[in-house]
Amino acid sequence: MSTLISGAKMLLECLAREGVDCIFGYPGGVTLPLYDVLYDHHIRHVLVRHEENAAFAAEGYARSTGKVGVCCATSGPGATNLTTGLVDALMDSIPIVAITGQVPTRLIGTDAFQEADTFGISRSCTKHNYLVKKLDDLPQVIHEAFYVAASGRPGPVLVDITKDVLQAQGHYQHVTAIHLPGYKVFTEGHTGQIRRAAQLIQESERPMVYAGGGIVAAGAASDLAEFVELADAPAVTTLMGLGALPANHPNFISMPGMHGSFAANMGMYNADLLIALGVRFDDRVTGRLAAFAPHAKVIHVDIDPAEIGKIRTPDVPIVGDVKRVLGRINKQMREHPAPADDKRSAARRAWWRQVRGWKEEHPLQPIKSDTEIKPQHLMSEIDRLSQGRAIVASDVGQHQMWAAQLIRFHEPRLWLNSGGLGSMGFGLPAAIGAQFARPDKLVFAIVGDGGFQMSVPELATITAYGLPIKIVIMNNGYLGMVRQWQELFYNNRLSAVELNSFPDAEKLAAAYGFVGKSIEKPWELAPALEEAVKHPGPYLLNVKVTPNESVYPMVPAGGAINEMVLGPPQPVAVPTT
Ligand SMILES: Cc1ncc(C[n+]2csc(CCOP(=O)(O)OP(=O)(O)O)c2C)c(N)n1
Repeated sequence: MSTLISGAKMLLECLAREGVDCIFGYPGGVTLPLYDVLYDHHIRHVLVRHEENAAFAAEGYARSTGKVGVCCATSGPGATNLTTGLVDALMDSIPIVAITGQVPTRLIGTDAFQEADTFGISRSCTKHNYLVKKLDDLPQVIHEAFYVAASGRPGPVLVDITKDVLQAQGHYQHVTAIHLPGYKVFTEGHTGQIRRAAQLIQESERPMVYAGGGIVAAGAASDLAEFVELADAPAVTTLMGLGALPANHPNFISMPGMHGSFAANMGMYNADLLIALGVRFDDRVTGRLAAFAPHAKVIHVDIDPAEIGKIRTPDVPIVGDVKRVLGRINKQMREHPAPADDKRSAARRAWWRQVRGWKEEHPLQPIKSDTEIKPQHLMSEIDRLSQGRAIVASDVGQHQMWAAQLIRFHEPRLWLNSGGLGSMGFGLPAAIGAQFARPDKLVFAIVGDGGFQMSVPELATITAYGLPIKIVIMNNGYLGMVRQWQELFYNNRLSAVELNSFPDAEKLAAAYGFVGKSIEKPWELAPALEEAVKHPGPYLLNVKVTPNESVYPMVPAGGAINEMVLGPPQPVAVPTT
């Protein structure tokens, strides 16, 4: 017979068996029993400075490794503070398990101190959620939570545990099997559809691969590389899929969508076959749906049946794990190569010429100036230092788009950003989670001066744990992305977007016990970034960039993807009379 242990200890036993080595959290009244056990437990608890950042850090851990990230908060305000991170993880299909404390079972429903209906609140923020009111249920629930978070389409799972369960004594019963009758994961894909897909790909004259975060989630990067080579097709990867195909792969075009490249969008628009792999036809990619890839047949592979046909009805729907399905399509194409067809081969060559031509015509430009630091210059310098291998956690705004355009990633799980929710305040805590998960890696947190100010308290976490994160603030003095929209679509009536009174970065960093520096001249940029990277500890680099720069190309909201605005409006020449 196993020894009697508390619910709190049992919880940690379950987490340890799930391979958890690190929990990002913040304590409180009802989680005291858990924190008492954590006091001398081998699982590391990382004390963040706000629960929202516990969820973002757990995401950073999960996004950079593929393992389930874990965060923890107390009842009431602790739990409600987690919600943005939960929705963020849900939108981007990131596996995290959130543990929250709940008031004692006998007090539920009495408006007890720090009582909130965490189960109800988190229902729409999670892939699945639980309220545990009996100790006997705890091991089963925790192991299920990890299974649900990581399997199929990954996502956040919340487990709310009452204080009496954490305090109760019981025996750990090993969970040997997970039975979830209503939860089915289809992995293999339909054999007939896979054959049809391979055939369509071989017959296509203008194929375009549209690959997304699903490739990263499935660990299918090498299968994707093999696929694009066998299919001889150009490929775009979405904001969530950057790194799924190495940026230096000859078939890689770039990112499509609202701030995607000319070649990526023109390629999508003109394709006769779109091979959509682990993507969800996000509106930021498709633009005006009626004009999205109007000439293309569509093959759509996704593990989540709800995604198939949600936005665009595919000609070949395949529900399955994109790694397994690509493996099978690749096998099919290897074993049954396309019969020689001169007309099709000539059309393919012409298509490649066209796509490469678009790329050369309108490349994504690392624009530079002699007098100011251009945001694009900043990103190209980070790209130079990263060599496609550093982890880059980005916040949300213009800097995120320039980073996505200009920093190249040669592997998946290096580019961490809040894609679906677009949540400011994500970048710095995500970098913290990633640095814990991958201590060997160079980690940049690229943030705007707006989003940075949402995360300042986490500088204390960075100091406390000596994390050598390189925080790069792209400081344009504005909520830049909102300013851009006001400039372009609201007659330049700049309303509530100016960020004056930014703190002295050097003093701010010093106040938290590390090195900081501000720069504003283009010739200071490369040496300052090099110094930051060489420095063994954390570094805060405040880079003052051109204030009024806008991100291009841009597909205006509601526009078709082939109707990109490629640059700032040119001044109209006034005719002389
Ligand atoms: C939590 C949250 N609030 C508001 C927004 C809306 N929003 C999107 S981008 C942006 C501006 C971001 O400014 P900054 O962090 O300075 O970055 P920049 O755009 O200048 O690079 C805002 C306010 C958001 N995405 N998230």
